[in-house]
Amino acid sequence: MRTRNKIALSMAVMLAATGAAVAQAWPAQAADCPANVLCLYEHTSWGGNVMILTSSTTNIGSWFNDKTTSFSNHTGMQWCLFEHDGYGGQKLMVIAPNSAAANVGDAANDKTTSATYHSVWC
Ligand SMILES: [Ca+2]
Repeated sequence: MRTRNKIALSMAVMLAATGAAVAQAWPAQAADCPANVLCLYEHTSWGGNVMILTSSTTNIGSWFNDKTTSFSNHTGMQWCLFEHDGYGGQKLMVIAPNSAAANVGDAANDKTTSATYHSVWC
């Protein structure tokens, strides 16, 4: 736990310094996401329904389509969120390994339909 907090904190500091993304040290709600998965949440601050992804997904399904507003990435992998199925449309967001955001921002809000994960930049 202590090590993870340290990693999350340095990640948040690094991202804040570069302005690359919005990330926070693990708040309690974000930490509820199980290990080794990406959790996508329906509402801000990790609220509402949760979609759990363990690998690249060509279509996250109609029940969660265009709903993602916050996320918690408990994997050591980078994820990319896309607007349409089959990784089509806009690349909405690049999610850093072991990061979380309470709000994906207006440009990406309620648009995600597919997601890929990578060991290198996507
Ligand atoms: Ca939403």
